[in-house]
Amino acid sequence: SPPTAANSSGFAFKGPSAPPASFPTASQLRIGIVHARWNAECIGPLVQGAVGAMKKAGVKEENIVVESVPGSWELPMGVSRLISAGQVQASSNVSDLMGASSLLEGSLDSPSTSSSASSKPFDALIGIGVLIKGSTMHFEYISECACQGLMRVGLDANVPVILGILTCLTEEQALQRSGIGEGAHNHGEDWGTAAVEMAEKSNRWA
Ligand code: DLZ
Repeated sequence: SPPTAANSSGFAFKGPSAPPASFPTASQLRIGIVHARWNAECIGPLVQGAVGAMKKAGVKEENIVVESVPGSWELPMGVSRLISAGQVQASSNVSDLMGASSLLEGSLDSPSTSSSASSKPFDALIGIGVLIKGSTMHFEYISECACQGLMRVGLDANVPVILGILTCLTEEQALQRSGIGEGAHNHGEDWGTAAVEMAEKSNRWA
C-alpha cells in the first residue's frame, strides 16, 4: 500500500486515498500499456507494478496488452495507435499491428495465443515513461508535450488514458517512485488501479 495511505479521516497526502473496495467488472476489462524504454531500470518495475495491481483488481492477464516505444516523447502516438488498433482489429494480435517489442515481452500472454483473451476495444490505457532532468532543456520540452499529448489522446478518443510519467529532478527520485530502495513506493501500482477504476466508471457513464 502507498506510504501515504489515507488517515483515519479518509484523507491522504501525496497519494490517492483508498480506491473502490472492489471492481465487479474487472474480469471483462481490456487494458493497454505503452511504455518508453528510456531509464529501463525504473520502467521495468513500474510496468510490473501496474500489471500486478490490475491483476489484483481482477483483470485477466491475457487482457492486458503491453507495448513499448523508444522514449516518452513517443508515448502519445503509441497510445493513440494502440487505441486505434484495438478498435479496428480487436480480434487479432495487437502486438503485430504495433510491431514494437516490450521490455516485458513474453512475460504476459499474447492475446493471439490465449483463447480466453478479450477481443473488444481497450477500456483504458496507461502511458508509462520516466523523464530525468539533465543539463539541457530536453526534459522540459518532452515532459510538457508527453503529458499534454496523453491527455489529448484520451479526450479525443474518449477513452481513459492514465498518466504514468515520472518527471524527476534526480535519479534517486525516479528510483524511489519506482519502488526501488527503502521506503520507496511503486507508482505503477497506483496507475494500474487508476486504470481499472476509470475503465469501470467510464463504461458505467457511457
Ligand atoms: C532524448 C531524451 C532525453 C534527453 N531524455 C529522455 C528521458 O529522460 N526519458 C525518456 O523517456 N526519453 C528521453 N529522451 C528520448 C525522447 O523521449 C525521444 O524518444 C527521442 O527524442 C526521439 O524522438
